[in-house]
Amino acid sequence: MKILVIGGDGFCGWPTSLKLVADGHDITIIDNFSRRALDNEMSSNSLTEIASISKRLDTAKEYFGNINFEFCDVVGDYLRLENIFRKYKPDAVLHLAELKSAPYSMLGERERRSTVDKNITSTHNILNAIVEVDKNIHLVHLGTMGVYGYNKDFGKLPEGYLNVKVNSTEKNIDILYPTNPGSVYHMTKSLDQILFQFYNKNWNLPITDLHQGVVWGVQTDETKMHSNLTNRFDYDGLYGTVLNRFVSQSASGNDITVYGTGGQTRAFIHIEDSVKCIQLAIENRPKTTEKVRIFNQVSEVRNVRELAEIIKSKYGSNINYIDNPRNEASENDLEIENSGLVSLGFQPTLLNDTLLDDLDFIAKAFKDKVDNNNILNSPKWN
Ligand code: USQ
Repeated sequence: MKILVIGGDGFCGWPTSLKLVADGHDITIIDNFSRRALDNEMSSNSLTEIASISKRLDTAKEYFGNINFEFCDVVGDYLRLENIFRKYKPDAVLHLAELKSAPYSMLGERERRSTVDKNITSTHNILNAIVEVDKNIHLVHLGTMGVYGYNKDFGKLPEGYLNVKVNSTEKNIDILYPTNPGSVYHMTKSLDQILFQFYNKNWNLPITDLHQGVVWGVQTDETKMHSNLTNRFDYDGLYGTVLNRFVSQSASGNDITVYGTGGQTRAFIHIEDSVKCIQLAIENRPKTTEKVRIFNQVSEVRNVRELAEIIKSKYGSNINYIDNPRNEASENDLEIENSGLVSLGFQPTLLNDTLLDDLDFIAKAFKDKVDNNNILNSPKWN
């Protein structure tokens, strides 16, 4: 298949591009390196060395095959985006071109506005390029579990749609699950859903929205092959996700930073599983365009305290329970449906010692790059 990976230089996009080209797909990455620029601006460097895009592509070609590259700002240069769609005539477009950090989106007025401006416009521009160039292109978008909120108010979290009985008509209908985002970032992913719903209804676009849990891990089978292919490893309070932070904190001799009681329960997925799920969604187009197809992309549910205890017992590190900078429930229960991707062949990998050892190995190799000032730099939510 011909696939455009928009945001293909990033944490999920790069390993996904490698896996897809390794499996014989025709891949074009579109990126404007905004994440690399933000790293410099926020001094939140990846622990691992990330090779330049030309080194990445040259090495990928040697190991797996050619990946095309197009520099494009999908927010600011719509016409170029449309021309790239015309040039490559993709069967599918993977949309990863959004700011991904909840803490960054809560830093201040500038970051709140920038997260909304960039995330909503990138999604809307991509939808428009599809309408203008070819309405048959399958759009696959990486959303987040955070659109649902993290609770069991409506029972087990379904895949996108809640079946409700309307009191006045006594009829049962499926409605888009009522969103309950916990940050401006999560709010943009909730707004994306409305854009998808309208473009699907009006132009019958085939769209898959993947609501992903918290990703952990760094390397995949493909990124491990050469240092030029290495994936990024964020450990700081803005970009690092919780389990990667706990491992890098332990490896560098720091305390584990549990926010609040650690009773926050979330869905988790290893980066290797994330890549596999995206591939399954792309290779299996929705059978109908009756509505947007929504899958929950998660492997298992854990709470933060439990993860901290696992890391503590493995490495003998200390747990530091600190005031939670976020506005979130201190304890919550969570149950999640993920049968959609499972029915396509997804076999979730649960947190295990081998994967943790892989992460620990890379965290130790780069432990001297940990800047202790970046560990507790998450902003207060309010
Ligand atoms: N947490 C700690 N200590 C830390 C860091 C985080 O206790 O040092 C807690 C947070 O308070 C939160 C939980 O761990 O309750 C998860 O935080 P996180 O930073 O790992 O993840 P989050 O900010 O929710 O966002 C991440 C990704 C985002 C993705 C989302 C999926 O950055 O792109 O959409 O996970 S989900 O959380 O399921 O909505």
